[in-house]
Amino acid sequence: MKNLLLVLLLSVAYSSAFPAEAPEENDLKYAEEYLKKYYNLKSNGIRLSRKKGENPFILKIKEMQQSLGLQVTGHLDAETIEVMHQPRCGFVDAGEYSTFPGNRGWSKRDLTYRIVNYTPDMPRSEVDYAIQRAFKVWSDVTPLTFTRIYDGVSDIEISFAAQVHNDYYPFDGPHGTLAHAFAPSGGIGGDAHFDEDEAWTSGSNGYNLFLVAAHEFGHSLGLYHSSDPSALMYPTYHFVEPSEFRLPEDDISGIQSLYGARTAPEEPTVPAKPSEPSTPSSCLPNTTFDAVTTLRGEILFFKENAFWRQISQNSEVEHHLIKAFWPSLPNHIQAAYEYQDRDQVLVFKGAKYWVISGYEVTKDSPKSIYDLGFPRTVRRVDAAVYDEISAKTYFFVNDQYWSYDEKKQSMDSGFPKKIVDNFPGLTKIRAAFQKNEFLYLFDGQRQFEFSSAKKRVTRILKNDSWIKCSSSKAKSLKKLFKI
Ligand code: TQI
Ligand code: CA
Ligand code: ZN
Ligand code: ZN
Repeated sequence: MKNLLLVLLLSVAYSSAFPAEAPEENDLKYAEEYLKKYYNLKSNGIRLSRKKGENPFILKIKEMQQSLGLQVTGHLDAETIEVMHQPRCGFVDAGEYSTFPGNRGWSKRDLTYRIVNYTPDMPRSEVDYAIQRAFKVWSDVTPLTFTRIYDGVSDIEISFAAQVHNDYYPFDGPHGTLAHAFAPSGGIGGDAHFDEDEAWTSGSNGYNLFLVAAHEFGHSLGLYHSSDPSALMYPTYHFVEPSEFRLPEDDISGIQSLYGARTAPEEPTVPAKPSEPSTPSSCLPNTTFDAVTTLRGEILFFKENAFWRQISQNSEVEHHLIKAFWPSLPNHIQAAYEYQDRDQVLVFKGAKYWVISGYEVTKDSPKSIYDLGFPRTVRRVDAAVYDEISAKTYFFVNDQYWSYDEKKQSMDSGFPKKIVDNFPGLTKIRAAFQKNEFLYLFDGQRQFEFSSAKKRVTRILKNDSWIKCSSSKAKSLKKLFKI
């Protein structure tokens, strides 16, 4: 076996465009031990890739070079040998899990993914679902979020391809290598490729896409293989019923060593130290709003007994008590939307709504939401927005939404529908407004720019992205809201 390795290695070294000196026998032995220890090289060669041209030793060298940011040559050049002799301080071996050496994971918490193409082996909806669930495995136990995008380039690009496909790791036909993923970084970093020559499935005949994707996304997030045989990141495939899958402890420890545990959604963050100048554009980082609406070109952000009024993009935000503007409106409102054709803003709390015409509350307010056509089972509205593109008003209630026809003044039939069915990636919406042909939807943590025309989330923004204020104003607002 050792001789075979030596021969293969030498042939690669000599056929390279930049011939390297043949490595010493000592270096070979050292490299073999190193790759076994840190890159899971099997002494009997890798059972997963036995095809010719896919020598496991060379593959492991390439893998090590890729993950350490070295030039990927596939042979034991001087630089590679040198790095192998360096102490592996970045390599966390605390549990059975391990992380990529020198890679501390993503520096941001909100990541995007895109499904670049599909396998013909499964219905598209099943591929979507398998991928979504595979991400959920990791977002359930960390502060990470994964939002699907359909245009542009995402952090984690997901594709199916066979054989040679634009990286150093051609696939190998049926079986052997099933998929691979790149450690966190820009460009190809994070991307996951699935071998199209495998039979992908949502069941147990062939390779279960959810299980393999969950494993690959572990790599995309910075986990390397685990030596704990029960771990998801242990390098052997075995089928478990996806509905019964629970992320093993070892993988939880591993991923939390990189990103920490999930925190309660609306937990306030630690305020910035007083000496630190706050960025002028971020007045209210992480604050949530009860409701947001436009009003004659302004944007109003309601929270508790007050609201912020952003009159234009360049003006400093104003802050007012609700009662100071509209004495008959309640505090803690829950939803609001503007319908420009009637020059009205409707404000919701519980089963009642108030109509603001211009800056006056109309005499017949409050009215009952059941007059709009809601069934009695609905007790409150989480968010509301009029969408110019579809010319409908959307009311969001828990994980469902209703469509209201302003012209006919009646609820559209066929509703409620699941929010996620028409707003992919979103399940609950707490506040919403429309501007420049986009809907801006707040889920409590972040703001999503949604294109109604494309039916896609186009950007993820911070909650306070529209609010402009000086740093002194930001400080006083932070004090006021204890954030
Ligand atoms: N693909 C390997 C894997 O993802 C590719 C690989 C080897 C790799 N070493 C890596 C990728 C280090 C990133 C970092 O593990 S595979 C399994 C399992 C494979 C194997 O095709 O061998 C799964 C893909 F765990 F079952 F063996 C998915 Cl689930
Ligand atoms: Ca394969
Ligand atoms: Zn690839
Ligand atoms: Zn793996």
